[in-house]
Amino acid sequence: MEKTFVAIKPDGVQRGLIGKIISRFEKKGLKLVAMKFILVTNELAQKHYGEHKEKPFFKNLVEFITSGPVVAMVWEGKNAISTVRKMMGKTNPFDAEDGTIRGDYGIDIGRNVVHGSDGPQSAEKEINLFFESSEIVDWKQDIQNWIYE
Ligand code: DAT
Ligand code: MG
Repeated sequence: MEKTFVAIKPDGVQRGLIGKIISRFEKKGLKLVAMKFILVTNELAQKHYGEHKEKPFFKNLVEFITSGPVVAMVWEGKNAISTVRKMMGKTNPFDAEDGTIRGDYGIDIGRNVVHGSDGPQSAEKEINLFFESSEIVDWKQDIQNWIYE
């Protein structure tokens, strides 16, 4: 099954949205396979957002993601990467549909509450950046037959 990296950003943590966001992924039927509560170092932030290094918002982005604790997670499921992206909504919360995490909880693009990998390559890179392979838990979700046909 596909795995994706998801993070609740410092704004989501500060605003007390950890439980609500995790609950959405749980209710969807995705399976949590790794999770930690951490301060992202500047070095990790630079690597994580490396693709945006040349963008004008890069400095702000790194400052923001290192400004407070984040919840780093790996979720697993059929089409987990695109499912999480759909559940998050568009990058700018103003454009994100109601019912998506960013649509429901965000206003500004620089405070968009969650991160989710945008494809298989970024998922692999981001999972490996944030987690040791020993931290990914291999477990059987007993209700799986009621989620997948
Ligand atoms: P996403 O987080 O939807 O994958 P992205 O990878 O293009 O979006 O950008 C990473 C983050 O950078 C995004 O969550 C918020 C910030 N960002 C993107 N575009 C921005 C812009 N034009 N101005 C300010 N911040 C921006
Ligand atoms: Mg991205």
